[in-house]
Amino acid sequence: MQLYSYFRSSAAYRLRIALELKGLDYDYSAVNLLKSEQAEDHYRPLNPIGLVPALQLDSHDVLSQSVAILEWLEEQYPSPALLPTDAMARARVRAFVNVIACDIHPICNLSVTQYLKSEFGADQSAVLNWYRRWMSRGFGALETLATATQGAFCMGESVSLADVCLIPQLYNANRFGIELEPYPTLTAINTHCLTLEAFQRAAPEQQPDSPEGHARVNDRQSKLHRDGQ
Ligand SMILES: N[C@@H](CCC(=O)N[C@@H](CS)C(=O)NCC(=O)O)C(=O)O
Repeated sequence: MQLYSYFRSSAAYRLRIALELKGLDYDYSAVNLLKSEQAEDHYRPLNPIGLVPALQLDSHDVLSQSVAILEWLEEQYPSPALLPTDAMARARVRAFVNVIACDIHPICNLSVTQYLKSEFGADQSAVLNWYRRWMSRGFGALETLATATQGAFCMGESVSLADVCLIPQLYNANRFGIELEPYPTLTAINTHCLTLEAFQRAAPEQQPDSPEGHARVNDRQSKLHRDGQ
């Protein structure tokens, strides 16, 4: 499998976590959003809307839309399960996922905030207010949903797609300096998830296209050079 990703993309980060939790091997193809590579001719056929992620299978079929891909992974690789067996509990996980994937993420996307700047003259501080406005509304709902289950994870004591989507969204919130104190349950779940290896391996700074990843590759190359390999 080939994952088309950008280290900071929270939608791609969801997939990296799920792939790690399920112990699936994949190759990483970096799509640099800051260079608009997602809109280039070589990438568009993989995901016609021009957003990351996309997942190309060994059969060469390509999947797009992170939540659709998460559901596909769950169907193809059911163990460990990231959806509960009970229909009501599954609906709750999906509702949590949709607050993130439908109500928060699309309106805080790079192309949306670039449009706010170019078409409506928003400056960086107005854009930050925009992020704060929509993330706060969403996190308020997520805090209520997660508090109701009172577990180590969003939906009780088992990791689920809710956590897979929450942790990247909290990463975004931290990047934009969103105050997380009003969400103690979400913060505790974040701390807990980040102790798990799958979440650590999927983290932005572990990816080959992150500045830290570049540094690791350069270190390795210098060492090979020094060792005459
Ligand atoms: N609904 C899509 C959203 C994908 C998406 O918004 N990706 C962002 C990165 S997290 C992106 O490619 N942004 C580039 C842009 O807005 O041009 C999914 O879940 O896959």
